[in-house]
Order: sequence, then structure tokens, then C-alpha cells
Amino acid sequence: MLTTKSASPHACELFARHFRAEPGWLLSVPGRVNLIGEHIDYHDLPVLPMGIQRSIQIAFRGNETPIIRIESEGYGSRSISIHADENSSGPAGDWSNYVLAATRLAASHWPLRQGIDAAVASDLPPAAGLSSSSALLIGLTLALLTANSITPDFDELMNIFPDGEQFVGTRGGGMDHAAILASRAGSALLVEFAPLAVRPVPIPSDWAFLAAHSLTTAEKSGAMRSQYNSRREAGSAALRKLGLASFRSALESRPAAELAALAGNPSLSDAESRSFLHVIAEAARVREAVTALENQDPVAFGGLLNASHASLRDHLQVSNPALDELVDCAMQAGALGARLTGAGFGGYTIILCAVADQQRICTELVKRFYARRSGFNPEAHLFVAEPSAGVVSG
Ligand code: NG1
Repeated sequence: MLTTKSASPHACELFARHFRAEPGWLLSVPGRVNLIGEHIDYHDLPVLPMGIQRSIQIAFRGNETPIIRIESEGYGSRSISIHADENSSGPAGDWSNYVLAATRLAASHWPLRQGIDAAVASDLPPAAGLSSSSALLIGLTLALLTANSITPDFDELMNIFPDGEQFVGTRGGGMDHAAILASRAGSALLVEFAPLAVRPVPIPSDWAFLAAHSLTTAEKSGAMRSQYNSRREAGSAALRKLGLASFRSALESRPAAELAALAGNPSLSDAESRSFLHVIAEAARVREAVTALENQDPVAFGGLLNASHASLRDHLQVSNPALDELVDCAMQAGALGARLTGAGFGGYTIILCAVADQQRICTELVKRFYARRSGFNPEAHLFVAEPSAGVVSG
């Protein structure tokens, strides 16, 4: 039942079948799980995600024409000009919008000489909090740039990707892009913003993180976009009304208890007050989680995961009954900690346990949670998330 990688992606075979030629490059773009630090990257506070072994694979080569011809396993073919005008867009929710967004991003920052032929395959579940949409956007952009001999560094890419995301979903923070680009195998990645900095923090080899799907989905392009934005706005409004310059400066200059007391200020709405409480406590948990990792203390780390979930459920209100039940089942099964991962409203939970317990906990999750629901696919919905490297080209 436990898989480290589902059926290997077929991007190269798909390319050969579709274009009757060999691709010049293969990009492997990982998804990510966020271990802790949820809904705070867009307030420029540090977060702790990691790349995972599930990925989007793009086989491609330059085609010496101004056209991008692209074939995706399961989603069909699309054809787009590298000069596509600013306002063009495909049908809502169609994956051609990712190709357009990548083209626009690349072309607005660098001169593109040619398009690409590309085949896309994936074993990264979509709309689930594992960052499949950012992985696709990053992969397509890097494929275009590579074929045009353009090789921006990490900082240049981080300057463009979070903005580019708004063409296809929410304008979030830069966590996903940093994790997808810069993760290291065997480590979590501490990502700091303004100024941007990343630091790998090794994960002890006897810790296991399970990714378990709630079997409820969070469609980024749909209603979730306004839910996500409302959480971001509530936090920013609280900051403004309290006369604070930024969360970071507030956290650096005042004790936690003093900041928490500010949430009771009568000028704040209920949502603003709850968002404020979540953000300041979650930021502290990220710091403590890094210490717990460095001290190899899984009990402390697990406790922080649980506290994060409780805050996302009660303060920010981005959980749902299935996510809550899955977290409870994991804890009853002997996990050290569990929480929803990503934006919430559905998708995956991330569960910490000892490697020695992972099989037993999976069996218990199937018994306690999945057996009572339809649509469970063990390979896609329950797997060990292995701390994996960022974008690898081959
Ligand atoms: P998801 O929806 O899980 O990929 C989103 C944002 C992140 C971060 C999290 C919540 C994008 C691309 N990603 O992640 O930046 O804000 O929500 O912590 O908007």
C-alpha cells in the first residue's frame, strides 16, 4: 500500500509518440508539502515546506517556430503563440491558461526566439495543496527559457513567479516557488522573505511524513480564490487598524503575550482578530519547529503541527470536517502530529510519525477514515512524502 512513487511518468514516451522525435530535455518539477507556516508567507513571514518525490515531468525541445505545441497525458493538446497577446485566455479552468501564463511570464522578462514542442506527464495530484499548479507554471516557464538559452538564477525566478501565479489562481506568497525551485533531498527548507533567503534543515532519517488526502478538493480557480484572499485581507486589515508596520517588525519588537492582547482591540472585526491571532502564533511555531528539527525532537515538532491545525481550524477557519476527522484519526492511530497542508478547504493532511510506525498508521487510516468513503485510491491518496530536491533537469 505504501508507495514512494506512483507509476513513473511517461513524458519522454509521450513526446516520442506525439511528435515522432526525441525530446532534447526532461524537466522534473516536484510538488511540495508545507510542514508548517500556513497562510503567513503572504505576510512575508518564514515558512518550512519541503519538495516531495511526486512531480510534473516535461519532455521538450525548441521547435524553431513561434508556436508552443504541447501535449499532456490526460488533458490533450494545446497550441499557443509565444507572442500571445496580454489579454488572451483559454476557457476558465482549462490548462491552456497555464501555458499562456508561462508564456506571458517568460516573454515579459526575456526575449523569446522560439517556441517549444513539449509533452507533460504527472504523478502529482491536482487541486490538493501539493502545489501542482505552481509546479506546472514553473515547469512550463523553465522549459521555454531553457529552449531559448535563458538561464535566470533563483533570485530572478523568485522575482517573477509569485506575480505570475495570479494569471491562473491566487496571488499567494512565494513559498511554493521557493520550495519547488530550491528544496534539497533529505531536508525541509526554511524560506524567509524580504529579503529572500532559503536554508535547508535536515530531517532525521527516522521521521516519516505521510501525505493523506481528505478526499475533499480545493479548486484554486473557483470559490476558494475569494476565501483565500479574504484571509489575506483580514490579516492585513488587522495590521493596518492596529497601526503596525508589518507582522515581522511587530513580532521582533513585542513579546508574544502583548501582541496576542492586541487581537482584542475593539476596532478589529471578528475575522480580523482571528486572522491576527493565527498569524502571530503560526510565525512563532515555525521558529520552534526549526528548533525541534535541529534538536531531533519529533514529539515537540508533532505538538506544533497539532497546534497549527487547531489554529487553522478555529482562528483562520480554513479547515473542513473531513480534514479535521483525518487529523483526529491520525492522532488516534499513533501519529506524533498532523495538520492540513497548503491553503486548506480540502486536499491533503501531513502526518508525522516514526518510520517504524508508518505502515501501521496507514493501515489504521484506511480502517478508520478511508474504508467509510468512496473514491479512495491508495496510490494517489496516501503516501510517504519523501523530502526531495527542487527542479532537476536531465
Ligand atoms: P496552495 O494552494 O496549497 O498551493 C497557497 C499559496 C501559498 C500559501 C498557502 C497557504 C499560491 C500559489 N500558494 O498554497 O503561497 O499562501 O496557500 O499557506 O498561491
